[in-house]
Amino acid sequence: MTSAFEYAPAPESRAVVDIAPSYGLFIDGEFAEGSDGKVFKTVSPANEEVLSEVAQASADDVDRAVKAARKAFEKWSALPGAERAKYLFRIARIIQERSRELAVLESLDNGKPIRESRDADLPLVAAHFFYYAGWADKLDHAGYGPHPRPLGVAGQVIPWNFPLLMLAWKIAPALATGNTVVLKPAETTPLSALFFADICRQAGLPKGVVNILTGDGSTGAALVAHPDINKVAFTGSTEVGKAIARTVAGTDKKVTLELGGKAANIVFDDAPIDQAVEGIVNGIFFNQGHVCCAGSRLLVQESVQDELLDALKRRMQTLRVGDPLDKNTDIGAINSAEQLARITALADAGEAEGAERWAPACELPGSGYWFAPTLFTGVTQAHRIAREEIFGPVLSVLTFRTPEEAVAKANNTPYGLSAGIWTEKGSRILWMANKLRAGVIWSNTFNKFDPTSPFGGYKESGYGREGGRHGLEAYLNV
Ligand code: TAP
Repeated sequence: MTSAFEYAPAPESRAVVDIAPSYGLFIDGEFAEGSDGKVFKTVSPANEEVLSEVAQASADDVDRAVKAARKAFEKWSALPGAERAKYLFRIARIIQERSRELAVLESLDNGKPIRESRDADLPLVAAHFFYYAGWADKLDHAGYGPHPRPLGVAGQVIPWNFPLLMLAWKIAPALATGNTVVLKPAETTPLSALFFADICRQAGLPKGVVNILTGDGSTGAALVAHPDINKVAFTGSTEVGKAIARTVAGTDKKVTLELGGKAANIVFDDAPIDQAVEGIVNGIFFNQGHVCCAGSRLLVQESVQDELLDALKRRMQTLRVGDPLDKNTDIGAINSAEQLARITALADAGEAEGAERWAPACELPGSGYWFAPTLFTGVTQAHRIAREEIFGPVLSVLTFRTPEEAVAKANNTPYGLSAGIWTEKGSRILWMANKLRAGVIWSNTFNKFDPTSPFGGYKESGYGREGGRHGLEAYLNV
């Protein structure tokens, strides 16, 4: 018997997933090579092992995929909603059946801890397909008129932080409302989207309804610019989001943008400290901090600052950084060398600008991309680490005295995606929620997601909502 302090072998092992040495593009229901034969490698960020070689889609491939989606649209959009629902339910069930394999795949390609891909990503992915399957035959009851009409072909571009979950957020509502899609996953995490293509085949989804194009930013740019797509759905950085908005300006393409964030997690002196510490840790270290709504700024009321920071540091000392496939791991690998360089540069800037840096002693693996959970105190609003999205396991601590000051500091950012409030006072939660310019506000919890709830930002965090009934609107002529 193993003691609680020994490593228990992870039940999820590399062996449960069979990764092919190479993958083509998924166009019109078939895997095919890219038109110019270009490929790129996808590696495991935990040890830099090459997992597979994947086709790089060219502008010609984008055109082929859009044509296939256009052709499929005619029949798919004409199907009764109940028929489309059957396919979506089938996909949801296959995801559940294959969830162990998909969770391991996601942890290998992304670097996230298996506990998170198994207990958060995969259940949410399946839940999204179940949820939107339920809407497919009820669109006329959704309040969008007696005959809601789909937009047509959706071009969808997603990031690497929740590869399969972002795919689900995009594809499930699009298909439920009768659209067809061409989706481009991020360059560093193409594999789960390709496995999803296989699931579409397994579910008997008609050819061309879902097309997956792997590639880099140039593939995304070609997709967004293609004249025959009707809808662009993008999740990623604010910088690329702005470029996309410029590309589609003056066209009749409908657009939703889910962009960056710099959320404040606000702790009042009456908050239960232990519970708040768990929320802060979950807020910034979940998924290595690669979360658009990560609570990357802790705003703590001055009178409880010392008590809270002591407890937080003690908790951070217990976090285990390491092998994503070990079920005891709390913090996995940083997704890419490029992202690690970005995090390192911003953390160094924090130090250079005079904030005080602290991290628990922790040994990082020798190969792969790693960053220790890090805390900055003495942070001012002028510091780059308080203003810029770090997208890594780095927390900036600021203080406040009054609720008004907390609101002013929380809102003092170009972003407006999410916020957290920790207090026993219900009236204060409601007052704060009205004042905070954030699309999602959690109280006495953080990073909770549900397919029934709309998600999206204010200001430079983007526009449009995904999830819930509001998520249907993004794919319908209303
Ligand atoms: P981006 O660099 O913006 O990449 C996102 C996706 O866009 C990737 O598939 C990327 O391809 C592609 N892309 C790059 N340049 C493009 C262009 N000119 N035209 C069209 N597509 C292009 O972001 P990232 O580094 O993957 O993700 C981190 C950022 O995403 C963070 O700022 C984070 O806050 C944000 N994010 C926001 C949310 C929500 S819900 N608001 C969720 C997750 C992430 P490549 O992978 O090949 O570069």
